Amino acid sequence: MSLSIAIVGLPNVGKSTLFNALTGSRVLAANYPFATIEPNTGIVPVPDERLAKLAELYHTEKIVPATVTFVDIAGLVAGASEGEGLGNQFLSHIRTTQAIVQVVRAFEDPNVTHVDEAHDPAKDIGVINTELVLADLQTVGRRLPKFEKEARANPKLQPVLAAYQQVHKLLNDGQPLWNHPEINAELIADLQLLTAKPAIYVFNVDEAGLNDKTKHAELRELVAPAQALFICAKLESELAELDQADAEELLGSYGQAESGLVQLIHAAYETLGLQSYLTAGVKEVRAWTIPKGATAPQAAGAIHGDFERGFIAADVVSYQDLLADGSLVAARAAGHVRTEGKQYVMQPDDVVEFKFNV
Ligand SMILES: Nc1nc2c(ncn2[C@@H]2O[C@H](COP(=O)(O)OP(=O)(O)OP(=O)(O)O)[C@@H](O)[C@H]2O)c(=O)[nH]1
Ligand SMILES: [Mg+2]
Repeated sequence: MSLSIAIVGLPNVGKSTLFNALTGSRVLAANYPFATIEPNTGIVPVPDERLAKLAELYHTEKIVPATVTFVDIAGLVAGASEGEGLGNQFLSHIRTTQAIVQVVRAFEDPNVTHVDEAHDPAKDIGVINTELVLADLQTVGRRLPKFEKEARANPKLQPVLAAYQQVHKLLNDGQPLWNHPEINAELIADLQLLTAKPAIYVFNVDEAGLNDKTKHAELRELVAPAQALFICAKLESELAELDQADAEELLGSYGQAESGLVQLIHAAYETLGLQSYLTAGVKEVRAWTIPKGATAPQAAGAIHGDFERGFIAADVVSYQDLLADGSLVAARAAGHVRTEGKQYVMQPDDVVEFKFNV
């Protein structure tokens, strides 16, 4: 399971600047609306300092981090569902992502054009969310008439039809589908609706805005209960040019402990209820992404379906114990390696070896 995240927002708010900084890419980021036309996709390793430490312990050079895929698309404007700007067809490129990051301009810079006279975060968010709702409404509206016929012929589809009608009504009332826990996500999964995905807001602030707690509280209130992050895309792009030590120093000089990438990945894991576990050996050390609460067989399934089907047991040691003991042999001798069965619920710092039979 690899995490994928779509980046949406008005034109010229810094989406591509952020995308480039996050992914180390060099797609066009320019001071005019609709600089991005075709979607850009970038795959980023999830920073995880445990991997290098384990690699040292196992004398292996091969490190395979978990990854996040970011998709940067064109800017949306009011009326996009009716063809304004570049329209909304390009939203089809983000239907398969798991979460949506909305970039909202919150920096002051008279030199950078805003598509309206001025930027107003509340209004800008409203425009984007309305367009996402309208795009979803088009999707459901297209599917619904055909599905009503199918459901008449096949009564088993009735619960799905009811769910389609439920979301159609909400969207018709102008409501995004997030924050509606009454919706059965499984029943509408086939529609791949954008507002059914968890949303995270990135306020693109200027350097001074990084530590402006009053401004943060105001902006956070606009989007609660969704997560709000305050990132300076321009600073992120400067960080991307530096080695780790210099980047940390620059971040520190702005009072920041974590880069935007790290914050965003944490927020996405949190919002989507994900965690990672580790496997380690002389061949490679590797991080795997699983849902929180996953059992040992489900975690094994992240590696290969056969591992889940043929699951026998898991040898589990916590990363901290393994590191302190210095080797798996020493960890075993110290009684830190546990053999867990099918019911075991995976914990965040587990280093695991699965036993299975195919
Ligand atoms: N001052 C300042 N300028 C920024 C910041 N982030 C982006 N910009 C500038 O804003 C302009 C637009 O940035 P892009 O990243 O191309 O914006 P976009 O959202 O991808 O725009 P479209 O692809 O046209 O939708 C560029 O000139 C950037 O240099 C920031 O944090 N501060
Ligand atoms: Mg762009």
